[in-house]
Amino acid sequence: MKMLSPELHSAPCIKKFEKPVLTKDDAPYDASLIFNAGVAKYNGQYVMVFRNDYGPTEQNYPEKRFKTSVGFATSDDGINWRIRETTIFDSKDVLPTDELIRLYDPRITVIEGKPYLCMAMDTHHGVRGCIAEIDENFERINIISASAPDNRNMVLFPEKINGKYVRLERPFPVYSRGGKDRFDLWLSTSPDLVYWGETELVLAVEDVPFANDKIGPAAPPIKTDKGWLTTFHSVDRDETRGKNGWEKTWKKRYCAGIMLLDLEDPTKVVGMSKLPLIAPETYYETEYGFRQHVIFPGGMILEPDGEVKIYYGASDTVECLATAKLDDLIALCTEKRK
Ligand code: BMA
Repeated sequence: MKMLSPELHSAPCIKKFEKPVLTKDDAPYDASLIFNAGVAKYNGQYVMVFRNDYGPTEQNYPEKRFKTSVGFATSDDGINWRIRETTIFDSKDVLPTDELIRLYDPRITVIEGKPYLCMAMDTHHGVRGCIAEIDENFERINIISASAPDNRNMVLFPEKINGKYVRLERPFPVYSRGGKDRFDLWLSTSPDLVYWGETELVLAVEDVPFANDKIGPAAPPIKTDKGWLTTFHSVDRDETRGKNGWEKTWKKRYCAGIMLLDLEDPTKVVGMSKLPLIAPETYYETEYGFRQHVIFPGGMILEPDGEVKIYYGASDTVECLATAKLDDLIALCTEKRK
């Protein structure tokens, strides 16, 4: 286990599966890094939409550039997954004249029985976040809205609040926050998923004791009687860190955090764990892959028995699963932990 300083640990209630639940070896097509997936229960099975960066190997990176596809997998138990042969999107199909370059980091939210994807979207004129409808077979997407540039990592809440759709998002205020990665977590509402407004700050980097760089949304929130149980990713940066994967230097560590947002007004944080929910610790999280020490959750499922499954990309290379009891996760947000 290659720990970074300061050492950060996952909450005691977190149980990690020893091995990833999805890797490049499971793909029936060209795949190098399968990670940052969205997961939901839909029509009696578990569905996963994931990111696949393919093309280069550690030996010919960065001379050879990645292409990105968005793939689809299903499962009966949320643990054993089958990848479908056809992808939802592949950047090899875009034309040089297209404005869109690639889609990635999908999250799935089912609202009133209908699945939606939120995805990051690289374009020739900036990084945007988009919301797409997807058909019930998860084959065709229809992008219904995209943010202005310098915003991404969106997640939709699973139901309307006070008659409006709600999303968490992460704009990049490069001028007003000192030209550094000081990116915070915001919330906007919409009457129709197309027009977004009433934008408010929810959580800032300074509010998270284990972040010194940036934070952003993770999995779509789960409704509980204590509030919206909401994960986020948090980044701490250390200029002295050297090689941590394929690149010459990788100075960032990504952890998952957890908080509760007010049921009626989710701009209000009603509780937050002062320590990470999930920190990089295992072999796949700290010693393997493209960018080590990256935990990036995109899916969270509450099972009928109170178990919560949390899916996260590890090291920008594989997709992992951890579980915890709902009551323990709520307690983390409301109690002090040493
Ligand atoms: C973020 C996103 C994620 C990625 C992370 C770590 O900015 O690009 O897709 O997992 O960096 O590389």
